Amino acid sequence: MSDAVAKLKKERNAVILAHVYQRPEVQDVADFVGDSLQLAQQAAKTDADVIVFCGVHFMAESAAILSPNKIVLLPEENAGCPMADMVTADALRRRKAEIPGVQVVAYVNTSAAVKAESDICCTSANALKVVSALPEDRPILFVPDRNLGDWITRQTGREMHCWEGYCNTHDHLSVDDIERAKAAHPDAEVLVHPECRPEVVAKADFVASTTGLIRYALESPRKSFIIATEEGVLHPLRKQAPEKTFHLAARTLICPNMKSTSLEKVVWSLQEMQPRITVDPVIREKALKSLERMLAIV
Ligand code: CIZ
Ligand code: SF4
Repeated sequence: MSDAVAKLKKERNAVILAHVYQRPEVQDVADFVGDSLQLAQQAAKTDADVIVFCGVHFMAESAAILSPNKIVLLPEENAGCPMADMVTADALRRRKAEIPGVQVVAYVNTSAAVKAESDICCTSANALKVVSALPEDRPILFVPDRNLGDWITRQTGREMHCWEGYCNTHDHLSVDDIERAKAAHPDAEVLVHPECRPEVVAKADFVASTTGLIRYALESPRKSFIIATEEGVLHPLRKQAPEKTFHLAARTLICPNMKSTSLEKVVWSLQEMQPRITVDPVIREKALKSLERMLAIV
């Protein structure tokens, strides 16, 4: 199957970008594996004709916004993000009207239409930098992840209005899950993603985005880690540090949307050049500004 991918990729002059939450076999055929920030940066600079985005819909949309002249394929068309769906452009417009002078920070886990209604985007890797760079004389509205919003507020000291969205996969993790994992692996360091609830984040030895967690685990002198983010990160961790052990904090830390892309679908998508992700040009232009403001900061 990976031979078929390699052959088609060459024929189509395609680049395969895979999020670190993807299945191991999908990560292994990708030209680049990373978080949404790194993948957006790759999408912006690639000279391939076709971008095959192994991730979820909003990520492929960001690629289409940043590279409007490329064909962007999302092998599994129904791979959405429930958190991104928790804020619509209409609802955001209404909320903005209630907060005079507001500046909106949109987590990249949002639709292009929501990005178009926002002032700047951020990812979990650069959220603290982005929010710290905002002018202090205007209120901030952060959409859509309330847990990430809470963490940013604590870390930066900046007051923010937060949307009430959340990631089902991360928000489901409980303090009990962490306590159970710690009891089973008392020597392990607890690494937590800020999409988890504040009371779970409070139990962490270290809190960061996926890239931050991976870097920390690789550099730490410790040998054992409890990982509180989506299961996909175990693949690069185990590959890059086979001498260390990584334990998922709970078996529920699996995003069904991220896992819905299979190798078969990647092959089919390259054969058929479907499903294509496009963004309305008017929305694209506005959303691009929000993404570019973020990319100028990081
Ligand atoms: O930004 C991303 O790629 C996501 C979804 C998580 C992270 O922390 O990298
Ligand atoms: Fe969305 Fe959470 Fe899945 Fe990421 S892990 S795609 S935030 S539901």
